[in-house]
Amino acid sequence: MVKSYLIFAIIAAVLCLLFAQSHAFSVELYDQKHFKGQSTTVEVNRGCADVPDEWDDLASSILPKDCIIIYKHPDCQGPRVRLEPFTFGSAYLKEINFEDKISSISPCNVQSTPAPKTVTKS
Ligand SMILES: [Ca+2]
Repeated sequence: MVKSYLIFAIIAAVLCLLFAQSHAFSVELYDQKHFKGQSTTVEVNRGCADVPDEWDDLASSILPKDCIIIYKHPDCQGPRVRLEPFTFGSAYLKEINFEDKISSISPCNVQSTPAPKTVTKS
């Protein structure tokens, strides 16, 4: 009996670790297709993250460790595409019309709404 409790505790601990990891994940960006060339890591566990300035509109492939949404504009604005790990298009963003366009990234559960259009009177 004691042994089965121990095994259960170990399984529970492993599941906790996996769960914690899935909520703190990063995204690898590459300046060439098929995950080649220069790369950088963007942490997206705190919600919307702008890519570094030197990587703005540059990535040609992207390797998310969890479901993410990529955006054409900073602050998670503009046209967006949802990407699961190893989704079609992530190895070559040109195939989903997103090559050299990513400006920000968010996890799938933190999708931001488009900013309301401001009407300026002349
Ligand atoms: Ca952009």
